[in-house]
Amino acid sequence: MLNSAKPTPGVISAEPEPIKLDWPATALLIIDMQRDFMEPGGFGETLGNDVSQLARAVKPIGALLKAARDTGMLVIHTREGHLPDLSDAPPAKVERGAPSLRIGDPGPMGRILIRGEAGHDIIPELYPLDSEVVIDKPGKGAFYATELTDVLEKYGIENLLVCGVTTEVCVNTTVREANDRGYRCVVISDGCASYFPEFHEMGLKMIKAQGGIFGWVADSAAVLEAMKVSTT
Ligand code: C5J
Repeated sequence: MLNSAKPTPGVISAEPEPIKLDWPATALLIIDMQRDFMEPGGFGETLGNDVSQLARAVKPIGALLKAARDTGMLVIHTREGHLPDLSDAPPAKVERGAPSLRIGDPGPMGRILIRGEAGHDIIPELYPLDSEVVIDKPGKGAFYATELTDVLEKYGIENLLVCGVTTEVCVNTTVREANDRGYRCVVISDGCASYFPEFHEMGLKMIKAQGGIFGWVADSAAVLEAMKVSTT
């Protein structure tokens, strides 16, 4: 756990300070745990990244997902990707840099970052149940051009447990969007990962700095501990 003090039952040992959540108003938000980011041959690797850096987040997310399913917490998965005709992919995104394959190009797991292709799907270890919400997003943030706000309002959600990849890109963007919309975000430190370990560290620091300017940060063990007493 991040904090050495003995946890108070039901309170998450988080930074910058402990936080108690109203569990029925809390959802688990899992960002972009897709083959395109996690596996060789996908979007992440075409950008020159070492995808093995992201594997460390899978087990902690799996533990949270199990706990959420066991306790009936709303689970929301997101997937970054684009329509086959690329009409929702801005040229500035498609054309940038010098990747080995661009968004929409055919790759070993189908067309890169295109909805419906194998690479766009969520990794088997964290595969959504039919009853869970899956949000397809064209951008980094999960609120931009999606139905996420409607889903959260429908279920009366005020708090988000946020995990996924990558810490400094889609996780951070989503947390910032959520913060502006009034949601309390607890970001799971070991349930996020980056291709760049230093960006992971700084991405978490940016969230919890200045009294938690964008939210709270806690590890999965601290959240599981708090859920155990609070949701049963
Ligand atoms: C990126 C993401 N890194 N899911 N997307 O392009 O963080």
